[in-house]
Amino acid sequence: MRPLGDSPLVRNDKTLVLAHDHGMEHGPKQFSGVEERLDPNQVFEMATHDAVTALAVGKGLTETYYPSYKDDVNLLAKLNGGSDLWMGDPYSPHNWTVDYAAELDVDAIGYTIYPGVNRETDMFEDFRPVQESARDHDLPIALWSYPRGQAVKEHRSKEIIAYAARLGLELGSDFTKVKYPRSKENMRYAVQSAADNRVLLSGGSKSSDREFLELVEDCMDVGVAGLAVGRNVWQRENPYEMLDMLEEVVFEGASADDVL
Ligand code: FBP
Repeated sequence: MRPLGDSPLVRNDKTLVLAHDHGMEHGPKQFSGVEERLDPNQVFEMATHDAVTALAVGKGLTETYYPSYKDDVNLLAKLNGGSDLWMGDPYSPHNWTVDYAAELDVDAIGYTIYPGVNRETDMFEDFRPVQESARDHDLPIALWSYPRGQAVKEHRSKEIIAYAARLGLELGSDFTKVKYPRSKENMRYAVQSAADNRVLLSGGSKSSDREFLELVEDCMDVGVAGLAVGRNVWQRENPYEMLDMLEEVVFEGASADDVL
């Protein structure tokens, strides 16, 4: 495994990224019922919880809110992203550079690729200078590896998710975030396929406390390095209670039953 030195992203060898790029990726509809969280201060405040090893946000939120939270939040700079309004083949353009993110004093870089789309080669080529520049700045890289496109019939199948995880190792990330491939055994295969790359579970749409915590427990059991979760935390009425429980399951090896 590529050593990360004393990176704040890792605690007891595990990672919990709070993802909050949804205002860009999905739009305000994701905040239905929790409209107060359209104020990013609320989510930066959540990211000060001990369970959160980094907060993933884009350029605008980093520029505007991070300066007030620098001492208490580790920031993962999500460099690319696009809106939900685009109906063509998925593609995610850069909104900022690694150099500018480093100037803003971030702790890590995040980047989405969509393997399988028509512009896959462009996306891989776009990622190349990002990856190399992140290495120059000694910033860990988390890749959101989300297979899409006409050739990907079932984007959560065993082979597709294992391939998504493997691509992180091949393209030179430190963490690769993948969707849950429908079973614990399939996730074990994805972790094995990624070899020394750290696989993170992508949280997904909000589910019940039990359903979500059992999923996290299963993933930790098969060697996942942690999770990058958004809606299952900040869409909850009490996100702090969920973060307390996740802290025990992710970093202390507790079961869902233990914490519920
Ligand atoms: P969630 O835990 O809310 O699923 O967030 C993880 C994430 O990767 C976000 O960073 C991103 O905005 C979103 O999922 C993308 O989800 P989708 O693939 O459903 O558009």
